[in-house]
Amino acid sequence: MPIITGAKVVVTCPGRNFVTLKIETDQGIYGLGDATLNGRELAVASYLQDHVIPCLVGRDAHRIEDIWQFLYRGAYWRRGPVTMSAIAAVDTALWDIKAKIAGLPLYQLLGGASRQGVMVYGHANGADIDATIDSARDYQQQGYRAIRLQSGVPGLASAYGVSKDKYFYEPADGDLPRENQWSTERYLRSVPELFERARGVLGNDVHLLHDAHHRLSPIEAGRLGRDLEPYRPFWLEDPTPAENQAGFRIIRQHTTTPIAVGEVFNSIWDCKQLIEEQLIDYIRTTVVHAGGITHLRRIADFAALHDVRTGCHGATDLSPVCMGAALHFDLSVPNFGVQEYMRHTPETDAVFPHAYSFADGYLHPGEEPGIGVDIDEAAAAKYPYRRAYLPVNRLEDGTMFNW
Ligand code: GCO
Ligand code: MG
Repeated sequence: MPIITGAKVVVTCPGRNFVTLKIETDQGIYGLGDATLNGRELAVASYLQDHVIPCLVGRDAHRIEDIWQFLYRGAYWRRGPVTMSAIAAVDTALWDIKAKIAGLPLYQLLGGASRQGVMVYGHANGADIDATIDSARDYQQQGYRAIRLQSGVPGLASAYGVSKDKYFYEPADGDLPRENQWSTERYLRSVPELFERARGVLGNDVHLLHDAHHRLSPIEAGRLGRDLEPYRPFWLEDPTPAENQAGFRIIRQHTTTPIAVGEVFNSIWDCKQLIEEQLIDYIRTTVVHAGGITHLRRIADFAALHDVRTGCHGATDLSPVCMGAALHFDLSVPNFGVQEYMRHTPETDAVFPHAYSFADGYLHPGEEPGIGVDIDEAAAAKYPYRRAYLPVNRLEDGTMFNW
């Protein structure tokens, strides 16, 4: 059995911060896990370094479930993004080790491929509707079968999801939180127009998605969903903050637009009611923030019982290590829906050489043993940590709002 001899946390900032756990064994084989929590990175790094790694040394790396339960139950303080990202990093690294020892790509250990590739959606965005549609056509020409549309809103100086750079959207852009401005009324007027025009130009053979980023009340979300129905959106994401899961009943009463939720969830308990009552259609939890491969499989199996499919979060603040692991999960899970894919910058790709690749709108995790993602520690060392915050949001009268 492979014994854990040590572990270390690598923090690097090739354009944005990433936290990576590397677990070493006495067999000379190591595993990697992503532990990045955007804007709160060092909290997870410390949780791992100061509290988790001392408990790992000397354990059998093959006992993934037991180590998961040890870290979850053994902390006494259950759940929460910091704890669950740390557990996820350990869990991912252990699956990486197990698959490397087996000499198989991870998806083979998860039951093998259920499909030929993982359909991904790209992020089209622009300052206005014309620019967003141009960007969407660009994605369509690159082969994407699913495209998220986010546009600037007339009258608002900034909008969620609209990047300065053509491909690399990075919201954590201030060494203190930047203030954005929000108006639900302006937003609710502009999104249906965006979708009407986009369907006209892009046709019916492409899936169109949209993220409301937790900014609507349930009844406002019901209205937006209903207004978008003629344009057949693949999903409306995070229409309303999901602390109050029962609030989604109101959305369901008003629209047949499919609903996707869960990128900020950490455990099955955060989405239990949403899934059980079939209040959502896609669950967006992913490897790093929801307790790793082990816990994500538990959520996906529970979701499958209720006709809910997966739609893993895949923004750039999830490192290539998370993306690689997510792709093995996506390829194998029976109730797969779609995978988000925001490309990483060339600097990030150089720090994390990886086997996954894109073709014809699909990603494939590759055939390397393990998760197929490595870390070049010398390259990582060139990019020290830089403090960076996500923005905050205020209404036009100055009231603090959801970002
Ligand atoms: C998405 C997300 C991201 C988040 C980001 C926060 O759907 O991709 O909403 O854009 O805002 O991951 O760190
Ligand atoms: Mg989102």
